[in-house]
Amino acid sequence: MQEEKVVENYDSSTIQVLEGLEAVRKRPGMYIGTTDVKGLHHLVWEIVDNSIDEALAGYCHNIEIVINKDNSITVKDDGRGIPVDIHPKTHLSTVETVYTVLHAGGKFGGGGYKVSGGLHGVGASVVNALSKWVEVMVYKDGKIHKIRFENGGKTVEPLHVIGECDKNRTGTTVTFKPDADIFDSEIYDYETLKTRVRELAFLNKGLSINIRDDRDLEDTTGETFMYEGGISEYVRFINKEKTPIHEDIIHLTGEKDGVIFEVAMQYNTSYNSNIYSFVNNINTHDGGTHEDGVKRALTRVINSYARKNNILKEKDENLREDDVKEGLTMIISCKHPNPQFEGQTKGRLGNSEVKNLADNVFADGFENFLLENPEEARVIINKAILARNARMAAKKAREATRKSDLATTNFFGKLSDCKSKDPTISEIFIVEGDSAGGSAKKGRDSMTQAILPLRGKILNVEKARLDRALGNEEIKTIITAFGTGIGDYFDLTKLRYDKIIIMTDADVDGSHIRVLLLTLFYRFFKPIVEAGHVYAAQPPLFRIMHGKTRKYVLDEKEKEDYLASLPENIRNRAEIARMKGLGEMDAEELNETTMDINKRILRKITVEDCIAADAIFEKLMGDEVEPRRTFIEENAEFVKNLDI
Ligand code: 1YM
Repeated sequence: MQEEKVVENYDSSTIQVLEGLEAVRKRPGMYIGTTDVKGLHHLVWEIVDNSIDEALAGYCHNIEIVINKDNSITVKDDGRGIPVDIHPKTHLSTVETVYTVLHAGGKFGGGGYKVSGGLHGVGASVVNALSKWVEVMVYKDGKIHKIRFENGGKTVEPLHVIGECDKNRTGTTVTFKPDADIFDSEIYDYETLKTRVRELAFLNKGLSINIRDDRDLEDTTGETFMYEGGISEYVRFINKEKTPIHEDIIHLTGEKDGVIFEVAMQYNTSYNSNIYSFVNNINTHDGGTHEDGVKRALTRVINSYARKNNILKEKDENLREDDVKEGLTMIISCKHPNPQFEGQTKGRLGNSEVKNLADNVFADGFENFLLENPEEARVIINKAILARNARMAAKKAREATRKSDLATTNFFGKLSDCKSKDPTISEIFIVEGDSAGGSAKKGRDSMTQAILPLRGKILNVEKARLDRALGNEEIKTIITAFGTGIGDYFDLTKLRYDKIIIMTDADVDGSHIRVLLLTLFYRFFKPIVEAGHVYAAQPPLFRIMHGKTRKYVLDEKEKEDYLASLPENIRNRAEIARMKGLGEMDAEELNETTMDINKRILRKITVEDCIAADAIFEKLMGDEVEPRRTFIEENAEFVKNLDI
């Protein structure tokens, strides 16, 4: 990635020599990352960021975003309005300067500091460079000012007054139409914009953001997001489907040398943590000093409180970060005038001074919370202790699993391994039930294909910690078969198979098992999924026979398509059979339809599939049986396609 120019250092002479907008059009990727749909949406945030900065400066309270019929975007705010006076250095109006001089958006107007900013933080001129046309209206001093640019930022209507407005009305309205020559797609996605708008509203408390899709005639009001509680409400939103273990959301804030630090948290009964951190409204997905400071303080304060109150005894080991994070939902938000983003994807905050600020603010506030709420303190600490116990039990179980190897007779009874010991050509089919396992075993290529029949449904790991998971026979078998170990001992290079193929029926039960296996892999064997080793087999639903031809098709649609492709006389004589479950197929059929490398259809499972599925896991795997059953019944098709 190209070094960003240091905004503070430019002066009148450098402004003029800064690259023109033409440079942006030549290499758009350098300025907005990509020119796919992501880049297209990025333009919106560049404009919205200016409104958010105005909100952070205390002057803007309402933002409106509209997707217009022609897929142009309008962003409107009620801030002071971009200055319309002549800029002393460029001799253009300030608004024209902001829209035509690269990097001019920064600290231009002086006073106050800019804290928001997209991934690349390049501003309005880049949007102008990459647009077919842009119109800016400024409401200020009782007048409506307008300027228009076309074809990559050329001024076609210089700033002029087009009318009067109430003298108390101020604000900026910008409409732009992305240039179709630059972007792969011109179509905006409402849900994508809405999700980020909601996040921005959570991160900037009290700010109201309305979003509306005018491509849809029915919709005239759109949706408004405004959260007086800010990130506290974000935590409540995330915990909505979960069960909190204490009522109040803990919300702490602090400031030092212009750096604002804020954290909100609440524990729930789950075993996972959801910790999201932001700097200047940007998600720091790789954490950084703000996150490190909080985690350090969280672990320290819990241990010290637990010891002082004799919940942890002298002989007990300290609780670790992993223990105190269990079931934690937390949002960390830092506003920094000069953030240093680090790492490959710039997703990590590097500013070292933030660590102590975060630590201090969190430690003081959280300690007070524990002191003032002894009941909550006990519940939180007990959960961490249970997590620690589970961690230690899991360690023992893992060591035991590590010792037990393929020589275990019990294990050999289950796995029909392949003859080859070469992991690059070996595959393992995880099959539902003994009978399917039987035909699979007969129908396989025993040189390279191993069969592992699962007897019952495997344990739902969404609802179990590692220690219980490791006590489950089916899971133990899977771990041993894979050869990789688990947890601290996981080693991807020891994986004994190139492909792990989940082979289940195309019915609700089969779907359920597949979802359970996906949960297991996602939670405990993520690197295997990441490395692309996990697949789902696709058993066919119909067999179509005509003459000597036997054709298997996956679903109703494929069946219709195939029949339509046949000459009428053949079509009329074709025999169509609905396929039985895997367990009822004979070995030959199973081989031909689902296992033969040259004929079968596999779908690769990706981590993105798993992440998307994760939300569904929660619904599917929740504590209550009834909603779960209804969900599976109502979404059989969807659940079936979970492995997308
Ligand atoms: C829909 C987009 O751009 N709003 C906006 C931008 C600015 C101001 C107010 C503003 C900033 C300042 C002073 C300041 C900008 N001004 C500049 C610059 N909405 C949108 N609202 N007065 C007004 O920062 O001091 C850049 S953006 F540089 F001209 F000051």
